[in-house]
Amino acid sequence: MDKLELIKRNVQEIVTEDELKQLLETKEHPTAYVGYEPSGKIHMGHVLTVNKLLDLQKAGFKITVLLADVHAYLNKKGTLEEVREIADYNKRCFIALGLDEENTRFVYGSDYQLGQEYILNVLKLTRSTTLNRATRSMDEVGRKMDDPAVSQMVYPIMQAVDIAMLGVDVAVGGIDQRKIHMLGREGLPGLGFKAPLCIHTPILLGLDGEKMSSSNNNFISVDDTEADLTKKMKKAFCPIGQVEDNPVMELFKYHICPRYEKVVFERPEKFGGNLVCKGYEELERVFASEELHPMDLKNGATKYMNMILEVVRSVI
Ligand code: TYR
Repeated sequence: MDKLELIKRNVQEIVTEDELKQLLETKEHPTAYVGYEPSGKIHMGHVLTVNKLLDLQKAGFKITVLLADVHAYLNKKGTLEEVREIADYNKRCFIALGLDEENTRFVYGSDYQLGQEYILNVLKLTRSTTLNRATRSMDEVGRKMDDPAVSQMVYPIMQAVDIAMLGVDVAVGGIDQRKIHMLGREGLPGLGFKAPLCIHTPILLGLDGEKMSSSNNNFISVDDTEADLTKKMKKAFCPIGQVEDNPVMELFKYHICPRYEKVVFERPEKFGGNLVCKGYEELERVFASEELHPMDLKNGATKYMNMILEVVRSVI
């Protein structure tokens, strides 16, 4: 797979692809980052952006991971001390997922976001950003946005300034980060910085086919035990023959197939014997034609997800 293909795999949007091509042509080691609000549960949605960082690393990028403790604080996720502690746990998870410390720069927001230069840039960007725009950019990121706090207006401005101050060429994130990234693309040149490229990954469905939410616990976390995983997969939404909006198929598309050349579904002889798929496209055809039963698909997903998480569990 060539570099561009690897970077584009399983991505929802690149802003813009032309700029990316140009970057690859002019820089041997471009830089990219993802920022994460510290979270008690690192789930397969987080892992999707980690996968993309690993792809970028393979393509020669230098990677920064921002442990955005101040952002989590501004978004009312806990005290600064609490979120900082969770950030340490998250860092261990990311390392376990393959972002080894030798090749990845880990930065805590609180380590640089309180400095003079940073703050001055934030203040400058507040002047050229309307309240309306700041609010809208938080639609899919902010907590309780029906009654936003001023801190949640500072949040997207800081995120944009992060891109400049971390000195990265590319900002990576879920598509829910899109409006904040666009604010950065438009606002940063006015402060004398270049406009960043953006790579957006899709947002995965919860296992019940609804939006992921911690109150529903409808997702797989990297620290789930084998028993947790088996239980969650049994209940997963997985209609026969339905490829779209099927969370189990999504696990294959985004997590399993990129890691394994072929997947093997073990079935008793009387149900057709073992079935082998080489790659996601083949699996999609087989499942759509109803040759593979949802039960067998789920058992397969459980087996492979367990293999993926085993490695992580053993280190965190
Ligand atoms: N907005 C991101 C989230 O929703 C967190 C983040 C914070 C990302 C600061 C980047 C950044 O620079 O989790």
